[in-house]
Amino acid sequence: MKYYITTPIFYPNSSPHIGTAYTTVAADALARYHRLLGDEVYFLTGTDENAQKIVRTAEAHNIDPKVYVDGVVKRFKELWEALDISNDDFIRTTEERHQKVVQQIFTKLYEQGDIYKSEYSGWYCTPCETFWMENKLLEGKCPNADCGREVELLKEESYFFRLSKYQDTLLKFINEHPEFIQPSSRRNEMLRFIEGGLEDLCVSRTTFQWGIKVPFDPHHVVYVWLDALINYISALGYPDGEKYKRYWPADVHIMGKDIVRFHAVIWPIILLALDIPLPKVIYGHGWYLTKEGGKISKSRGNVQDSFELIQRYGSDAIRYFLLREMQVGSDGTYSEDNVVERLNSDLANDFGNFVSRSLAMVVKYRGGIVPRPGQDGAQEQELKELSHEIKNAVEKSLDAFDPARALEEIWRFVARCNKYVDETAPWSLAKHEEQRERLDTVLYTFVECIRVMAVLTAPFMPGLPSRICKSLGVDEGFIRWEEADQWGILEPGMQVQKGEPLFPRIDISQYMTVGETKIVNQSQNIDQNINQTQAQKETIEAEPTPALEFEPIKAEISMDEFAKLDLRVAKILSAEKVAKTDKLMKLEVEVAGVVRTVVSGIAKHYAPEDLVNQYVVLVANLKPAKLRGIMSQGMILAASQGDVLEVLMVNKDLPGGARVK
Ligand code: ME8
Repeated sequence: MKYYITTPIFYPNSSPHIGTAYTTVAADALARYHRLLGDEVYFLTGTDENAQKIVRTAEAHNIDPKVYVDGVVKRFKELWEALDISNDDFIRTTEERHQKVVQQIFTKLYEQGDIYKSEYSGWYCTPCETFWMENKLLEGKCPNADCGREVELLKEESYFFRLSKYQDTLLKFINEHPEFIQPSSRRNEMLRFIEGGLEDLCVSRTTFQWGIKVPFDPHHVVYVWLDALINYISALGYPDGEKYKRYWPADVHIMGKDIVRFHAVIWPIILLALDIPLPKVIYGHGWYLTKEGGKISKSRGNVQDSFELIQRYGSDAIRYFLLREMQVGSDGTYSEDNVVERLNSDLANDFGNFVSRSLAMVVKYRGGIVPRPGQDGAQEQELKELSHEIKNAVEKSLDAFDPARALEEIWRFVARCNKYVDETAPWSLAKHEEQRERLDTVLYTFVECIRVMAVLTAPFMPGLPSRICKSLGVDEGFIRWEEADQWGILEPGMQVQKGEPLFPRIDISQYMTVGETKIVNQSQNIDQNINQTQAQKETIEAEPTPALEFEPIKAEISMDEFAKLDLRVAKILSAEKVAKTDKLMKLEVEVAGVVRTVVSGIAKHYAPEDLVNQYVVLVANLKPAKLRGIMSQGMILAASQGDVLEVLMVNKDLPGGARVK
């Protein structure tokens, strides 16, 4: 099966942002899913460069428009690469391959009488690149809900496209193909709009020269929307290209709700006039809004640098957040603290923690060798049935262009896997030799669960499978969609490693709140200026720092005395609260190749899952002491002041056992 999927081509009048990224990430997840199904996928994105607003922006920067867009397009390509976007092509409307198709189509429509010359007298909104008749304006401004900006009066000779001629054919098509415009709320909007009557569309401009010239009347440039929509076939080499023959019609054009009207009216009418098939689906998703409720957009100036976000949290986490938060038919809310919350709860706590806990147990109890399982019990049976149910639900959600729902389903499986660890309590099984076979079954099932999770999340977080496969010691060929609900795929005897934590937790206490904006504490060496206004900065500086009472500094010691301390990096393998205390945590740590038990008074400040796989500093030559009946072999270092306590962690790649001096 072939699968042709597109994003809109974005205006390169400024760098891409998180809203633009959403559309592209959603399209990418669908493209990756269809590749996993074995479909022959063609995934197209690109930039829409012949708009009047591009000329205006370039002029404002005093730069030639082409030089300007070349710079911004480079940013788009870099962002897509940083977000692991797997597009097969990137079309720019300033490319010759596109321009010649636009000219060919314009001429054909003119010759067959669908385009005619007249005069346009009306209004134009340059930010929206849209013509408006006087009676549609709202208080003399652009009536677009998202815009409301000044419009300009135009009176110029223009070519017109006979939209009105195709109105009934289009209505009939939409009525006969309920799947054509999705979700259905957008379809209803479009039906009402078309039933209101279509006016012929002005499709050329003469007051500026940036754009594609009308070949038989070069005084005119082609109206940017007619030009832009044609990218979906010019990129395939319309009319004779092999790709055009193979991939057209598109299986889905994905876009934001703001531009569904252009795709559901102008685009199908161009295709009807050319007598070529219409795309199968036009899907209009909602917008990402700020916490305060405004649309994230370049012109509102409320966008955050996407590159910084990716650098801070990683492409997989940003992709997960974007896909997870946008529910079908509604808008999503974006804020950086929501990203951190999702990362900590869904990715670090639920997903990452299951992977690290379960692999750590395979290493601890079976030296990293995946054991041969014994007889399945009811819990294993339930997991298998659940994987089947979830795989079907994910497929159904993705067929309905609903990645948020698909992820929700997958996390149902992740939650079940975590519950399975608690129910089976391998640490107790390990204490009884007669439970050896049961422990083997549980450990084997853990690794199978990790495999199932890696397959199911592969379309959404493409960086994950390779990291998981590395821990499992297999290559990525191992990720096979059809095996997401099959069990017994793993060969017992394979060697696994604990690996690095998949999603290290972000310490949210690093954030201090200023109004609605969270600012990262400077000491964390992360950009302090996220959305931080001058006024907010001043508020922080003006706040008096409360006086603190410090412990007095102790008497001097010599270097020799200090050298008696043997401080080592230690890796926490497992952590559990000591029963009947609220302060003590029992840790198993690995230091210089041996595993030690350490009891530490940090339980009020950390959950066990926050500690597993972290590297801490251990006083390794402290005399062992018994605490609550447990022999503690050393002490881990923590900084504290008042009620705040932070365990010292080592973030660089240093093994357990490295000296601290
Ligand atoms: O409209 N939330 O380009 P454009 C979600 N060139 N999606 C958002 C968003 C937000 N806050 N902001 C932007 C154009 N988008 C034309 C398209 S296609 C033939 C020509 C996404 O740069 C969303 O997909 O203004 C929206 O439709 C698109 O960017 C608009 O991009």
